[in-house]
Amino acid sequence: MQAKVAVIMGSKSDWPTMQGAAEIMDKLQVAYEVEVVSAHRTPDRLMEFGEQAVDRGFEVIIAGAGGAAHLPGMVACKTRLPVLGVPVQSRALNGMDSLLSIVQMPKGVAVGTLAIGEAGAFNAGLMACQILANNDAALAERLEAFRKAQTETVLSNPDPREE
Ligand code: RP5
Repeated sequence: MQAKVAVIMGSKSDWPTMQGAAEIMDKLQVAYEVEVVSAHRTPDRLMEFGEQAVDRGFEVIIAGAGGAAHLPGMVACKTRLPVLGVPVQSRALNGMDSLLSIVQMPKGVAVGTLAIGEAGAFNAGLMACQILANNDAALAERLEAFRKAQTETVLSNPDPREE
């Protein structure tokens, strides 16, 4: 199946966080590719990735990075595809550095910024599915079912003292 989502990250050390995006896309049966593309350590590869992303058939890019997290913004400079940025929780500043690096884009180049850490990665995967579902009725149905099950899980056991 043609992968419509690219999940890129600045380092292999980001994968424990970024696998949350993969988890929800696996659940919703959306094909994706995963690659390390570092804005600082492999800048030429980053430029090439951004330039080729449309031709490779991707429709959404999820980009996770930590610290001086330039990856989402720089890849957004090189492609018209929507970029969802995930601030990875850094050790030194708990991800606040990552968040501010990703969210403060200059007017005219857009990055959709998610929450710091695992919730952000999962939600980036979820949002990629929601974008693709606009043109995929079967995926839209799977998304509706996911949301319904999530709601039912809460409603069926609302007592916080119970597991
Ligand atoms: C960033 O630096 C990566 O996205 C990662 O979050 C952080 C640390 O990378 P490593 O030193 O663990 O490879 O570029």
